[in-house]
Amino acid sequence: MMNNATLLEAPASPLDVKRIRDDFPILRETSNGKQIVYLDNAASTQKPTAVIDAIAEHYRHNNANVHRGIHELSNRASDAYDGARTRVAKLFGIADEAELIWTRGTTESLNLIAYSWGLANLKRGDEILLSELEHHSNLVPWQLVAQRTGAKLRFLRIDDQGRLDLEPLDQVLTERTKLVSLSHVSNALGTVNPVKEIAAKAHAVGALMVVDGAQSAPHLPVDVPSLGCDFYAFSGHKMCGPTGIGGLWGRREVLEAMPPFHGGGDMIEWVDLEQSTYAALPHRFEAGTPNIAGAVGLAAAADYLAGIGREAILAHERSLIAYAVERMGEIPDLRILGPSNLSERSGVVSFTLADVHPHDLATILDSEGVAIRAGHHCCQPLMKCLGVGSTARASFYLYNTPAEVDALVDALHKARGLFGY
Ligand code: 7TS
Repeated sequence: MMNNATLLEAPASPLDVKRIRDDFPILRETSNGKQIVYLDNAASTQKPTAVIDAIAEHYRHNNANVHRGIHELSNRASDAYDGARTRVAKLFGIADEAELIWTRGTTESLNLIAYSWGLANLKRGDEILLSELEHHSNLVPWQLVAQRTGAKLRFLRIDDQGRLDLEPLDQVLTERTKLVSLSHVSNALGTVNPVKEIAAKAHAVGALMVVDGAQSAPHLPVDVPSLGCDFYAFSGHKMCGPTGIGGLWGRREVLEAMPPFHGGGDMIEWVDLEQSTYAALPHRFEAGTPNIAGAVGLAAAADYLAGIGREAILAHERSLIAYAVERMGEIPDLRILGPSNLSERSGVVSFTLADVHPHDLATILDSEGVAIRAGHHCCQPLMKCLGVGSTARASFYLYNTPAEVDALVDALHKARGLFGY
């Protein structure tokens, strides 16, 4: 259970949330006749006008295919697309933007590593180290690649607060370990993992380190090079950007040694009927017409987040989580899962209420206009470890307010009453 005393020391929010909310038109929508309270940000975030307009402007004024046409519109589209990479790289402190590959999102980024690097480098006897906390997209690709290569999967366990148990790390990491792949922040519990320390240990045994940044890219002021990892995967739609675009950062020497993932247009240097040579980074991993408008929208999101200030966003979320935990602590039979120390968690409060099924809880909350997620959160092995089938999850972002926490708590009290507690 959470310790409220430590959490109450969280700083007040530095954000002008009222002004920020004006940037998000969807927040003016109603849901079931009530003002919408959107607390499902770990699944996907809402989009500011700056992002919506950037996409619309692109299609209105600059739309054409990229890197092909010798015509004005194609040049404009290419400039917008290439410029987007520069802006997103800047947000994450990536100096060499050729190391940033556009993908459809975290899932595709992790599959790219698994199929390209994994199939080329793994063999029977090798080990891949994962953890019980992982999202299915950081488990299933490795299972598939392990089945094909004979490599073995090993797992870091979690403690009773949903933190990685790092005690056995020095024993688990051996010269057989070829790759460690961990989430930076757990989507189900909000646990922030010490990926930098783990990366240093992985490198000490010659293994590569992959960071699933789906939940850290939106919420922490991530500077990718300072994480000390070899790959960092993220999704645009979880950081105010559009769906269908995300990225994979990889260290140049590692990416350059990897075979292509998908073959097709744009990723080649020269093609003959029997064989081809491949384009330089990042294009060798970007086959086919890319998500041009998606990249433009994601760049607008990166600029928007940088303009607000990611340290300020983090401080805002911390104060909101502290308030949510304090208020939710008032509800009898409500159990909050995850680390009790505020500095070890980010934007998510996962909980159960007595023996009410989280889906039923979410349905009642929805009727009050409060949107949360309920289920296994694509973390079935984690749920098994926690001894629950599923949880209810409220997840926050820069536009959420203490008043919305109050609405959540009121709806939870109502649900409790309806279920006869
Ligand atoms: N890794 C983590 C830690 C995630 O939270 C998610 C999505 C993914 C990978 C996959 O990202 P995608 O954009 O490729 O789908 N997590 C969630 C969630 O918590 N609820 O819906 C999606």
